[in-house]
Amino acid sequence: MSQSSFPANFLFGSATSAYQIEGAADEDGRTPSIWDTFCRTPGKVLGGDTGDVAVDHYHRWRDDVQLMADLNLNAYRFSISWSRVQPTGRGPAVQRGLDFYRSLVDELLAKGITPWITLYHWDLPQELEDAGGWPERATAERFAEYASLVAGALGDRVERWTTLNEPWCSAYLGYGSGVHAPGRTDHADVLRAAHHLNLAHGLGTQALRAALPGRAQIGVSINPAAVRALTDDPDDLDARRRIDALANRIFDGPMLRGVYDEDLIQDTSRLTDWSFVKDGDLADIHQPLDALGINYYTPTLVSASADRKLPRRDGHGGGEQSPWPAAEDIAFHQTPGETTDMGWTIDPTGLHDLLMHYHRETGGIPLYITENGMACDDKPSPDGTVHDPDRIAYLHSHLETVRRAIADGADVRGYFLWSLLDNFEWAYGYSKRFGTVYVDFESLARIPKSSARWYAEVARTGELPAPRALDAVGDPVA
Ligand code: PNW
Repeated sequence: MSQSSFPANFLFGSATSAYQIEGAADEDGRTPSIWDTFCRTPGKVLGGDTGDVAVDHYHRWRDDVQLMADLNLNAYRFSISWSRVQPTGRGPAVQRGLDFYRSLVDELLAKGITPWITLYHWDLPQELEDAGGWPERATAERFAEYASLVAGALGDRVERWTTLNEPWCSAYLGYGSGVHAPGRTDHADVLRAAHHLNLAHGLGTQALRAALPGRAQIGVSINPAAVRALTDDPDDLDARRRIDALANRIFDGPMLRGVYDEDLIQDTSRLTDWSFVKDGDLADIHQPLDALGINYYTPTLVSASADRKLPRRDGHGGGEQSPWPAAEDIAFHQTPGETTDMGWTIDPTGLHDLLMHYHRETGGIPLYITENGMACDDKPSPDGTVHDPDRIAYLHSHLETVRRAIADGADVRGYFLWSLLDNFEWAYGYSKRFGTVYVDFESLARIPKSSARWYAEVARTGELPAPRALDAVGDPVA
């Protein structure tokens, strides 16, 4: 293996999520999720954008799979829309919803692309939110039933399963800062939601194990913070410890070690006594996993200080309530360096830190980067091509970091870039483009950007081209 190669069988994929790409919001029996409702609440999503049409993947899926095949991808991570397959979040399935995913999976398999299913990427059926949402324990129980239902329908052909995508975002942005659906802002609810998301992961994993053949591989995708202290001052180091507890250990503690760390309980004790954690919950959450998915975009820099502004990373603009419970005195800072169109600093060292950390922490569970990528202000040239050299540089530096983590001993088995297609970027609507394939949001035409061609070469060869070759490889082949 040459210095620039990835291991044989390494997965080179792309990722998407249901609400961000499917559209067809009220077709074939689908009912509203919390994101449909949130998008209709004035002022919540930039430009009043919605996922009603999104990039119409629900009708264009066959062409989109052909695109993936043309781009040499050997894996595709997508999510199931809960309210498309089980509209009320309870009871029987809608066959047409399941048929859509079955056709998609069959097409992927026919093209040699491994389907990688995420059961929950933030689009809770509205009826379950009306019954209390993630702060309620029953939501975790409903999730386990939904997991069984999907496993029963697709388990004969799908081996790779992820319970939740980024429970931090669901709990902290959905119930803390309120910048994501359902837009609630109560810091005690954040902690209740986090616990019930953990429980959903644990009960969901058990349901998948029961429903799936032995070859199924089950995991979860977290978005851990690569958190650093601004200085070595003990107060800043303590701020780092607290954010590590709130961002990371609140999820990986129960999932990987079967505990909520004592410092987390103490730090949040003025908000809750954690009595929502029932006997047996930690054992239910602490399930053996076959994969740990890590989503990474940018590091997090903190210090102790009461009088500094709200974080960039938590926020969509700032000025709103902090997502972080019991952390009003902690300041968040912009990490120095170039930023993306999201304002997120480009710094792959955080990814290396996280991969090495979770390699040790999990005792060797295979790791996957289930999201990594960058938003750019992409525009087609007059000749119709789309050049995104900044994205190529971002992907190159992060893939180089992954390769280095593997050389340093981390068992990393795959990489999914975010995202295949430009899509609905949550509170930012269609104003931010993460795709390696450009989408004209009027005509919905797809144009692979130069980064898609570049990544296709990486996927085909399993090698990272030398940086000087970036431009040449990235040139679109007409
Ligand atoms: C992730 N933050 O979202 C999601 O999994 C994707 O659906 C999304 O499109 C992508 O990253 C890009 O944003 C995040 O504020 C949203 O820390 C916000 C944060 C992190 C991840």
